[in-house]
Formats: sequence, C-alpha cells, structure tokens
Amino acid sequence: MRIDTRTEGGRGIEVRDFSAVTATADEVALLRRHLYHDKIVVLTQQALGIAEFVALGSAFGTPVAYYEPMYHHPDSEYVFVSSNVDRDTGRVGVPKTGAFWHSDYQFMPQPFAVTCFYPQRLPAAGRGTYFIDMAQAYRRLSPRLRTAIENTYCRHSARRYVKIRPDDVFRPLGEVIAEVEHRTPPQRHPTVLRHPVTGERLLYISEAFTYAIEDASGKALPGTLLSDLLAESGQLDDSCSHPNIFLQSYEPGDLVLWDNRTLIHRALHNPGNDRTESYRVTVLDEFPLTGQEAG
Ligand code: 7UC
Ligand code: FE
Repeated sequence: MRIDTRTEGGRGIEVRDFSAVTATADEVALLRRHLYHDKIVVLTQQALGIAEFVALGSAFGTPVAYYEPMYHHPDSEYVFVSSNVDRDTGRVGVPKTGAFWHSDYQFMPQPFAVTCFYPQRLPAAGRGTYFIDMAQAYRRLSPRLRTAIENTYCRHSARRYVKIRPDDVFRPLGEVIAEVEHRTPPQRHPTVLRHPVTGERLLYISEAFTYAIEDASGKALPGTLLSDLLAESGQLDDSCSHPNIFLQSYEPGDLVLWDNRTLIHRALHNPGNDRTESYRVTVLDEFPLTGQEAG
C-alpha cells in the first residue's frame, strides 16, 4: 500500500497498491485515520467483485442495506446501485440518484458514517462528484449565523427525493405520500455536530433533506434562517462555483471512500445521457452520529 498524493483538483488522498484481501490491520487503521482527517480516500486500480466490495466496506464499519430494495444489487442487499443501464434481463438499480446536495441517510435515525463509492461505468465526460466540507462551511459562516444556530436542531426528510417505484403506477399520490411519511418519518438532528473522531464542528444541513430549524424546546425558527445557512454554505448555487464547492473527479478503477458526516455531496449527472453505473456500500462506525461537546 502506498499513500501517494493529494488527488489533482480534489481534496482526497490517493492510495495505490491497496488490496482488501492482503491489507494488514495497521494499514486499515491508517486508512481510517486518513478517511476521517482528510475526508476523502481514493483507492486506485481496484477490480473487486460484489462480495469483495462488501468485504472492503466492512473494514470501515458495519454495512447497512438501503431501506428500499429497488436499489439493491441482485447479488447483495448491501450494494446500492445507481444506473441508467437497461439490460436484457431487466433493469438493476435506479437512474439519476443523488443529483442534489445531501448526506446519505441524513433523513434516518442513524445516518451512515462512511460512504464507499465504486463507479462501474463512467461517462465520457463529467466524471466526478461535487462535495462541500461542512466543517469548513461552519467555520466560514458569518458570526451572526453561527450565533443564531447555537443549541438548535434541524428536521430532515427524504420526501422530496423518494423515487416512485414501478409498482406504484396508478396509486393515488396521497396514499404514496402517506406511505413515505410512515416509512421515513422526519428526523431531528443537532444543527451543529461535533465530529466524534476529529472533534471538528460541522454544519449538518442539506438542501435536499433539511426542511426546518427549531430551538431546543422544539419551537420553530424562521425559514429564512435555514435558507441563509444553505446559501452561505454554497448549496443554493446551481452553477456550483461557490468557493466551498469542489469537484472530486474519478478515473476507471477508482474506489472512493468519504466521511459522510463531514461532507455533503451532489452527483454530477452527465447531460449527454451516456450509460453510467455505480455501486456503493454505506457503513456505520462504532461512534454515535455526534460526539460530546468539549466541557
Ligand atoms: O434515489 C436517490 O437519490 C436516493 C436518495 C433519496 N437517498 C440516498 C441516501 O442514501 O440518502
Ligand atoms: Fe448520496
């Protein structure tokens, strides 16, 4: 294993000659430290089957199967498939996932600690994912906003981005919406997390999933506070040129691990409609979502 360089343009560190099969416990521990402190680790030249990919994810935490089976790879419920590829045998996975600012499972009681992302088929151009480091976004907030969000909580829901399943055709929309609210009821998380490993403070909101902000007693705070936070953190800039936004680009064989507490991401979907497919394994680690505030 060789930890080489910071990837060009992106923020990640690049690792060559990593083999999930022969990796020692020390190597995995070192990679985990880099993952939390550098936030993105790119393992290059990987050629893994489904079971090997799940095993690799397991080195970084406990894999969790996505709650909606429509995304599952036929050989493993732990592999989430994003794909616009139609096969003779029918479709696998879901097209055009995640093309909005979010953190994976932020709308669930236990959001994932780490996302392991493994592109299988890349478009000719526009290979990559946009990221915002929400520790940096927190530090860059105006003092007014930093003060205003002390001791507050946000509410998160997937409702705007839940995909209609093929079997839902002809169902009344009200019934589908009621089912979404029942399966994935809104969750409340602190607006500012303390990262359990790095100790950094993170602004924990996303344009896709966060829909309300409230004080500790549950009293609603103005919606303009939330939209100001989204704007200052860079999430309302549809040109993606806000200084907080960076593009991490991929080469074939790259397997990308990221810290899903600290980073929010937005998929870059190719306008040319090239065939693309990616696999992901998401894991929980041994730490709670948010660490203790230093006393
Ligand atoms: O289809 C999608 O874009 C999936 C999204 C609503 N959730 C991904 C996640 O892990 O939170
Ligand atoms: Fe995602």
